[in-house]
Amino acid sequence: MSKKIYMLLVIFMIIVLIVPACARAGTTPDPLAEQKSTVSIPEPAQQEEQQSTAIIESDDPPEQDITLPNLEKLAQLEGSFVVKNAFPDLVFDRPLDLQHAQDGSGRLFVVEQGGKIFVLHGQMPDQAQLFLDISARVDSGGEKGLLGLAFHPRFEENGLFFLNYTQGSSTVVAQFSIDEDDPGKADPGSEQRILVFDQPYANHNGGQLAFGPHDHYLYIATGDGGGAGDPGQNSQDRSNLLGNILRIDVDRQDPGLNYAIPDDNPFRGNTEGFREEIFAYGLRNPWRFSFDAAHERLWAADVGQDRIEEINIIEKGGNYGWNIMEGSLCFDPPSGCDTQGLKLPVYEYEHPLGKSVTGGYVYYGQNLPALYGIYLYADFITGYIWGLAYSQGEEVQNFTLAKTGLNISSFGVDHQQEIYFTAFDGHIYTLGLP
Ligand SMILES: [Ca+2]
Ligand SMILES: [Ca+2]
Repeated sequence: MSKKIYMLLVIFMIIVLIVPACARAGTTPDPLAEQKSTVSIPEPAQQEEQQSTAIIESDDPPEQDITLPNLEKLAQLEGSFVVKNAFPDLVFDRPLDLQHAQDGSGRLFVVEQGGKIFVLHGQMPDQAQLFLDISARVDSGGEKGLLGLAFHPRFEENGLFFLNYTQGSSTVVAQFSIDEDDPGKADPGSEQRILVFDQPYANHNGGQLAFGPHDHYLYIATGDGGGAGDPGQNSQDRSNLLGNILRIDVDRQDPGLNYAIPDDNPFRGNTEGFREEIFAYGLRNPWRFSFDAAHERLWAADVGQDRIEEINIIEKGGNYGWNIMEGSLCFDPPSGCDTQGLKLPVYEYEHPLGKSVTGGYVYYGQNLPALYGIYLYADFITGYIWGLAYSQGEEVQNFTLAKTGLNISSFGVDHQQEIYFTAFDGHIYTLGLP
């Protein structure tokens, strides 16, 4: 072998070995690649190649495909879901929240707007026991009342739960505990008020409470304080607690507070006078939010003014637009609004298809496989129930599941993630197939 040929061989080997390595090193793994590759939309061949390279090169294990909805199946079933009365023998007075305690008991807790909470056992579907009655301290009617219930993540050990209710012209967020002598009931005398703030009008009180599945902080929906069009401009004003989703730590206390501000709250330590409890703002009346723990997503439905109902995925520090925008339209000013920095809904629908959205849950139960991984929600006025398929970076797909004619006030899940909803005819329903 001549020296020249030898050198050429060496150069050739260098090219073969090093260039592809450089190319691989320069590949930016696409965080969506795993999700994209599982969607049945045909991709151009070149993209496919890049995606498979990204998967090989990624240090992260491929995301478990635990939530991929079967959209073909769901499309076939569109409109054919039926409503089933989950507890035909039980009738409640304006039920508007349904929670389980994550305590292994399998119990369901039904909240009545007037201030009572009942407990149900799946094994005894014809019986409901009174768990708590604070109706004497709740002002109820219209959008006021006992609006939210959340059990402490360690309820099984500490017996604590939290309520959101209106009293006079205030919202009260308070801690309660179970009765030491009768753990099947709550102690109405155990109330410790955590947070109290004024509500300028009777409507738009928010009311949802839920603990973050990972951070274990308490999230609170507040609403813009009411009236119409946010006359106090509260939702864009971060110096008050209205128009937000708040986040507080109920297990610690900062000086002068009954709770602590989490270290990573977006406005903690600000010098602009913003309330440090704010997690996200620019909301009108978030009527029901929930967590998709598998994706660490916070879903919030925001009730619209006259034109549009919103489904949002809430990000820390995000401004969700009200009252500059109603959905994707300008509201104030009515045209030419400055949309910079505002987060748009992931989905919206216009009146009169519905007039007041009721947010639900991403379904992870077993009974309805076609709905697995689908965000379920409804409209309180028209009674439609829809399912939203969402994957980051993909176009959302909305499916009509049922037209119920019911005033659907809330959704809830049991300890096995099966879905229920409450309606103002007094019943608790679930979804099924004929
Ligand atoms: Ca505000
Ligand atoms: Ca919005």
